[in-house]
Amino acid sequence: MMLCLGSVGLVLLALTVQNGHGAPDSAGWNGKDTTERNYYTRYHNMTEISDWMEKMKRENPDVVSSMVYGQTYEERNITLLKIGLRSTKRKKAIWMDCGIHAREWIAPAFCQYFVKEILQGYKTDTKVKEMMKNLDFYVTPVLNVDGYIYSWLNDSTRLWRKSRSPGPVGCTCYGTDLNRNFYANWGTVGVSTNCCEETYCGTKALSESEARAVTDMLGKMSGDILAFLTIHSYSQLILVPYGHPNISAPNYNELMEVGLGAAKAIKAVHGMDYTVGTSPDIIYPNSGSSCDYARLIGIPLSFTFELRDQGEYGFKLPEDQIQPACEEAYAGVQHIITYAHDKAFYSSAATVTTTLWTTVMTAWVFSATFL
Ligand code: 0X9
Ligand code: ZN
Repeated sequence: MMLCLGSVGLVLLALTVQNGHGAPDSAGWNGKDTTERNYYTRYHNMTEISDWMEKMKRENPDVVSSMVYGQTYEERNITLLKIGLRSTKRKKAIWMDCGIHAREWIAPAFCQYFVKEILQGYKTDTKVKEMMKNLDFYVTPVLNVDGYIYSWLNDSTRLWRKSRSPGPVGCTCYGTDLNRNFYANWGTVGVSTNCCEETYCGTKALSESEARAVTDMLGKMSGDILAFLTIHSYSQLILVPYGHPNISAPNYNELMEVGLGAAKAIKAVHGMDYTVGTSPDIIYPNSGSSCDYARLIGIPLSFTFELRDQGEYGFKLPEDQIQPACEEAYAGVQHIITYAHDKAFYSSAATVTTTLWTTVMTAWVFSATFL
């Protein structure tokens, strides 16, 4: 009996010691193990996210593939995961990018969570499976790779926002705001031309290779993309185009209705309030954003998500909020994706059915009258 208690005590002691700072926890967690149940409740550095992308492909070879679609200023790859079930029919696409702003760490964490959820979901949820048959999801977990790596360097670089390209001749500062660098009313409102500022828009539209990479990719796919979702933090907002106060999207009413539906779905999860609107209406005017560019080239449903919180912790959202923040954002995103999917795959089918039915009825009335 004494010996038995002693063993339990030793085991407990060993677990306590292992839980010390920097050591694996009782489940052997070391921050890198994607099988660990806590993986999606932690922030991950770029090396870990790259390893995780490889693992997603390895574990789901029929559903997940990756594509390098550009290079950063510092010549790193910009990679997306393409997720979908094989189909003989032409598929539509959903675009999601995270981490265009380096310091918004909850965004890459959400992309990882989203991928995990849809990869589990298509096995258990008939709606997710249907969407995985009809749609391919193009998910870029970290768009601003150089900036993200820089934000992980030390405490003084943690709040870096921009790319890492050097400023023009005569300016010693680094970085362009990638969300001011797209060809969408570039340089007109809500930007700075001072390369030391956070909203520096670059020397010209698409001066940044990261913005060019997204533009080229969207150009190749735009006809197939039903929804463009770009994930940021913070403020708890769902922003619809446009950032310029003088122009409005042709389907503004639809965007608002779908956005409000997403905010309602979000609130149902943990009671969090998300505000929906254009950025001039609810935050500030801006130009050159990827979201505006996506809508300008004809992608009908284009949204910017600003995830938790409302300023208490801001960009340094504590890790214990990652899971609830992702759960609620997933509900919002799912609302938009479901709407986009059903509109494309049911209303057109419904139109065909209606047309057929009308033809049949017309023929019947015609024959009843004249024969
Ligand atoms: O200013 C930005 O780039 C975004 N906010 S953040 O705090 N994450 O930097 C908002 C951009 C929204 N713009 C449009 N949707 N047009
Ligand atoms: Zn942002």
